[in-house]
Amino acid sequence: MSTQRLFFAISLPDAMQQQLVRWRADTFSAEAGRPVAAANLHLTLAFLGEVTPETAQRLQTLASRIVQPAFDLDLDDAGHWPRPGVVWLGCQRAPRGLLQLASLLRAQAARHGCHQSPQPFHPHITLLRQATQPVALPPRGFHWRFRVAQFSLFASDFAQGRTRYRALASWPLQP
Ligand code: 2AM
Repeated sequence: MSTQRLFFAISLPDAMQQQLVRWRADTFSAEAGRPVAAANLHLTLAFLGEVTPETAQRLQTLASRIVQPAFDLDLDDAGHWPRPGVVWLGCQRAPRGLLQLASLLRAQAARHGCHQSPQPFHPHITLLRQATQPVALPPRGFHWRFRVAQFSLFASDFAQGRTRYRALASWPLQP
């Protein structure tokens, strides 16, 4: 079997996806960028890149052994990175559980040869892509909260001009 483009991430509850998509439509103009499909909204914990089936299997085994409590995630921050052309939603204060989980997964990925960006982890949900022009960001004051009770390994598939993310496996956090 050939390599797959993989990443560990947190997916959003369906209701949250729908709320965010409505808010995004009300908040950003159509010219601001290309909206990410509702089903593709996620928060990446560790990007693995192109991975062989053997490495993927090893990283899945390690992920299955992670014991960490569930945590609440507050989405109350937004920003624009003009260079990658990304408008994102994030948190003003990342919960410790999120940082611990990401740091563990990123360390395991690095030990298995998956290059990790030297830039500090900045948890975010990409809302718009191809946003290379200045974008008017909403004033602070918006706020959603959801409980993160699991994390998943996703494959990124590109077909017929579209990227789709497919959950390959999920692991619970402790209640
Ligand atoms: P992005 O949304 O900020 O582009 C699937 O591509 C996921 O992996 C996306 O969340 C994407 O982040 C992230 N990603 C892609 N390439 C990456 C890289 N080199 N380093 C870190 N994350 C990356």
